[in-house]
Amino acid sequence: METVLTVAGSDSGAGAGIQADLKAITANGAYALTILTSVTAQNTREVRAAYPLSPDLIEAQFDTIFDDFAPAAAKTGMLADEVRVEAVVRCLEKHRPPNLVVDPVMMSKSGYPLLEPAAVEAVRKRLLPLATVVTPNVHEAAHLAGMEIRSLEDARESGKRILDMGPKAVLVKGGHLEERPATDTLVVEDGEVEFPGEYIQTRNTHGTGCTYSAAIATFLALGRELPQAVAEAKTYVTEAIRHGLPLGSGAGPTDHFYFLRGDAR
Ligand code: PXL
Repeated sequence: METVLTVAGSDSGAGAGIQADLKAITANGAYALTILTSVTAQNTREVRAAYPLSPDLIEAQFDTIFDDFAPAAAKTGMLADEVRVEAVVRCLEKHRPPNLVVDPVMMSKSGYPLLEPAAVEAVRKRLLPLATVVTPNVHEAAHLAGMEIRSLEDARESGKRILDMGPKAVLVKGGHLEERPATDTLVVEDGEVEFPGEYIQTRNTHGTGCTYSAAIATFLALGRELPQAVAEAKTYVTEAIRHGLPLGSGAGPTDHFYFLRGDAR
């Protein structure tokens, strides 16, 4: 079985972060390895606290995992601040997983900062050049590219600007766009590909970004080319959202194992 490494924060409500990644990787047929960067106290409504882990402990997790496993892909999620970004970059440079999905997580759905603003420059300069693909939503893409995004045309332009920062590809997710929401734009050196999607009206979307990027990493680990990995991951996250779970009184989690319910069981 292929292994996929996620480097991310813990969500105690288990809809996003490392818990979403663990479920998405498992559901799509790989074995998940998990490196924690920060522990959050969180439910479906709010993030109440976050406690970042020491860079030494992050490095020890990397060294211990890579002494015994050879992950076919890795992804990064919540990195908290510049100290953690630098630590993760050093570890990725040392261990060089063959595919790297960078989800440039900046803010929780409820508005809690998951990356200090001062760390954005380290993400741009140090982390993005290591990425096989970066998966910003429109807010993150606007911030990274330094422009407003109102249309698919803007999304494409922001993807080109982020591509100039060194990743091999940029997937600008359209979930927050008014123009054809859920149309994602993949920008690579040779041009752009649009992935039209179905926009599902639901409250239960907690952890969709984490789930999507973890599924992309999984399909890369399973040997798909990038556009195919994105297409299959998009189908998966769309179904997980369609079957979202009305748990808690805020944004409920997606159902990572929707295919085990009902008649199938
Ligand atoms: O979806 C972004 C995200 C990433 N990582 C952690 C989170 C969240 C959103 O709440 O809690 C740990």
